[in-house]
Amino acid sequence: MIRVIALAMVGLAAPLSAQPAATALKPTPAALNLFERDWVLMNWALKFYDKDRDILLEPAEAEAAATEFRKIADADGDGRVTTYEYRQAREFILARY
Ligand SMILES: [Ca+2]
Ligand SMILES: [Ca+2]
Repeated sequence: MIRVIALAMVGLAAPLSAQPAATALKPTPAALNLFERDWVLMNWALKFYDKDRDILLEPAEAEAAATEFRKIADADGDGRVTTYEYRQAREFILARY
């Protein structure tokens, strides 16, 4: 359940990005939380989005990876990632990458 909550936060992060105060107060961006909570997603994110190859996922890199993950996961394209879609996407990533 914790993962789903984290993902929901990521989903909300994009439309809320116009409000800098909300994100500025967070020590760790929601996008980064998503990957820190799930090693499958972290490995995937590092493989494709660690642009400076320091084996660390900086907030900007996490944002890019989270955006791509949402694209992969949101199978019905309604802009939200359900628990089921999250699991499907995780399995897809685990099997393919
Ligand atoms: Ca990096
Ligand atoms: Ca969806």
